Amino acid sequence: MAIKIKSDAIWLDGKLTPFEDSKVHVLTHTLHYGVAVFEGIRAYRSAEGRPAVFRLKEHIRRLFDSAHIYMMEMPFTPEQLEQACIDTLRANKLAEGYIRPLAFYGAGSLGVGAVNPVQVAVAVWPWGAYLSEEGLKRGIRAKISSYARMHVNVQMVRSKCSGQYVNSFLANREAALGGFEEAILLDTDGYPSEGSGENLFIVKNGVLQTPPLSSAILEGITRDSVLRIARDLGIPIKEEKFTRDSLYLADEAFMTGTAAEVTPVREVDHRTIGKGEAGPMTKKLQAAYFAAVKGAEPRYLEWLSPYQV
Ligand code: PPE
Repeated sequence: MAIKIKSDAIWLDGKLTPFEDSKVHVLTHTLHYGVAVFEGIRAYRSAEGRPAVFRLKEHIRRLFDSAHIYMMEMPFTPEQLEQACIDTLRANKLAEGYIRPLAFYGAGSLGVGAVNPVQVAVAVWPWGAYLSEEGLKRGIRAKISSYARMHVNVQMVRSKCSGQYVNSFLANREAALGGFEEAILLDTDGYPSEGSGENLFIVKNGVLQTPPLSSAILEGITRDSVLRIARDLGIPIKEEKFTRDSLYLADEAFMTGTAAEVTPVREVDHRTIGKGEAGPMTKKLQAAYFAAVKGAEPRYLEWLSPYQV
């Protein structure tokens, strides 16, 4: 779901900058060629009202891993960018919301292989349910995209790179214009891989299944959290590819992502999934995930970076 963004301040190249002044040049290399790496992180307020960022270290680690893949030299340390996320939340008095760090090649030279100075921004904004409140509760309707997820040697799947979202954009727009809430992309061998901005899970006969990390998927941090929670709940897990029709025949399906959280899928390609509502295992994992992000589950407190607004 797209939202209009306005905040007080954006962290840009080491300084908190008024929203209106957080600008780049039209000849910014990344604007032309798409080589930027970014993250999507959420902060949640606990039941007692204490705010914390969820898995901040892992997200910043992935940002640096993404940069490494493109040989992008980060002008800041991971610790500095973790602090930048917290500082930006505080500057915007946000006790709950979405955090978007972005590292990109600035202006100077053009030409595909030009290596300009790397700029880094961190923006924050309030962001409710990504695929609607209704979707989070009842499940969404999804469509297999006519666009395939790019082959692992076409895009670098371990990186969260802006250019890769051209593929996501095409799939997401196609699904939305067709009246669906989200697209599910097949990989180039025809196996379901992930959504335009989420990882994909199915449940069949009590077993939780998701495509393995060797497939064309982003190594989702929510995917990892859900797998850890499922393991702790004693749920059997298979990290294996499954076919498009086994998705149709699943007892339950859901998608995970920082923005999408744990969103049930109630229909795919006009086929009802299970009973056409959020299934019992989906509900259980969703509740456990929300408990974890809000600090209500002691064993996952290590995932939280508390801060004060
Ligand atoms: N796959 C893709 C393609 C993806 O973009 C995301 C996150 C995931 C899987 C799940 O990753 P993780 O957030 O680490 O669990 N998508 C981000 C961008 C959403 C947007 O519209 O922008 C997000 O959820 O923040």
